[in-house]
Amino acid sequence: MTNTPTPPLTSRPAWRALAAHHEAIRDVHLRDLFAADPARGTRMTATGASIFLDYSKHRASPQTLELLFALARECQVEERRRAMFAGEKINITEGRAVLHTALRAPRDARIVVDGVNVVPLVHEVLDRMRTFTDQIRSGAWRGFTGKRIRNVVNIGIGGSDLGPEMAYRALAHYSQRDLTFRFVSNVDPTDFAEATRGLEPAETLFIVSSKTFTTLETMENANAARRWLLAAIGDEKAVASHFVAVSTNGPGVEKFGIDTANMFGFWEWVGGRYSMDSAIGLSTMLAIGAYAFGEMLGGFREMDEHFRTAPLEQNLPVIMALLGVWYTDFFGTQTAAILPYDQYLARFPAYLQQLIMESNGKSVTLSGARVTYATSPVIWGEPGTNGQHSFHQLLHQGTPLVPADFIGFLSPLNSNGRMYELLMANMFAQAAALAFGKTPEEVRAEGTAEALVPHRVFEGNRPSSVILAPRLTPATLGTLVALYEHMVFVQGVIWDIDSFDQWGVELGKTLAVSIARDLDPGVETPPERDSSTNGLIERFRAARDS
Ligand code: G6Q
Repeated sequence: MTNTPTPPLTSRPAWRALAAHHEAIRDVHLRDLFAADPARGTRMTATGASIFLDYSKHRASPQTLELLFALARECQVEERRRAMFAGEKINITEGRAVLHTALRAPRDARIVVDGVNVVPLVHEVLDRMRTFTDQIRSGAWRGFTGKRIRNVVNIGIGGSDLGPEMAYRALAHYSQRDLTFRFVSNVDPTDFAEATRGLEPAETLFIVSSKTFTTLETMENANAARRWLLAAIGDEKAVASHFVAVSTNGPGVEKFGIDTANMFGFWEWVGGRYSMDSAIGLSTMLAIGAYAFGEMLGGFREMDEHFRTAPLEQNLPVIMALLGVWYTDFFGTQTAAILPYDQYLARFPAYLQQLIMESNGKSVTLSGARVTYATSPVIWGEPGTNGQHSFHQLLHQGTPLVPADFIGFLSPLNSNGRMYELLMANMFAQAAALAFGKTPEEVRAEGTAEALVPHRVFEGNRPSSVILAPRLTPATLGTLVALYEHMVFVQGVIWDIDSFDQWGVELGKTLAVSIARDLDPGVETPPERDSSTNGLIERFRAARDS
């Protein structure tokens, strides 16, 4: 793909039509949309890869959807989707293909990048991961002193941490419970101290996960891990049995002292935030086993196929993406909530924060022009029902409009009395209450004193999607992640931005390095920065020296 300038988004016919249509529909209440169309709740649903999406509680009429699908076509979503799956270099600012879909391609598939079929490479790494996983889980792999590995600590940050930790928690039900998993990301020494607290070094394996193997936080934590291990074992040779690496940087791994035989590779065409199903998922495979990891890949693949082949009108990622654009760009919403009604998905909102905001938090089009419309909303969320006892207040009665995704499962992994039914009842009730609210008449009919009526009215008309899957399994997790990956892709295409670079993150990787020199013990030369930063540096030095 080249970065040929495309017509500005806001001058596309469908965009203009949507703007005019928004004037007409913006005050229409969901109560009236439902009253006018009794079949709405069943009609505005779609199913793909065993995920059911109810999008009837969105402030959209059939005409809205028609215009949104027209916009998708005008923006060439289908053509761009083909280009992504084909391995064209759609990440134009880095000149890279975007091929996380190849990570779950079947063995006999063929996807060519720069003349090389990458599918056999993917499967070669998967096979090595499987062998290693079986060795750890069976106890065949021993630590330096001959003890079995009982603890696995993944060291990584951003895309090399959020996916593995989210997946570990999401799939804890399927994990080998006599293995302990911990995750260290922050350069704050507290993170390492707490993650290794109580662990026996001779039984601990570190996975250093870093695409570049240069990331400051990860390298510092990896060095801390080596010191921690050697302080207990006292022999450099122990590193070989207690460290493995996941990286694209062989020389960097070797320099650290990890045998490249114990390195699991991936490729530049896998973005960090799209890498949880690559070797970056080694901790996931160790936790749930190679078979279940394969099931997870199967779930990803199912959603890939749905996204690749379903008509736009029935395509889950497309529908969700377009509704997101509708709110962000026409209703002016600035945030969106992700509300999984499943405790295992506690880290899913954090994972999606990175996936969505790092991908589409951009303000320049592919051809380098400043955008004249809003792009990614701020993503936030917590599992239900906990959120109901805190921030749902704002969702129901606050001034901002916040579209929400409710995510739930039809059958539980843990049952106890009627607790699961209550969980799901709460989810359905919240979505309905947000949509339909409670009118002053309904509040009065409850016998509420007149002075309190305004406080107890819920205006409703607050949109949400309900996403239901049969059960939280490794496969379902794969389909859910792929659903959002492809949603992000479609939004990026509409907004005409590069969803696959992250120059804002790169900046953070270099900024602190020079200030760190000013904080080194013994450095007393006055800092020569802005007066605020100078003051902060001086204050830190003074506290340290006292
Ligand atoms: C992800 C980002 C970023 C990255 C981390 C870790 O898409 O690029 O979150 O994953 O900065 O990078 P390394 O894996 O190279 O250490």
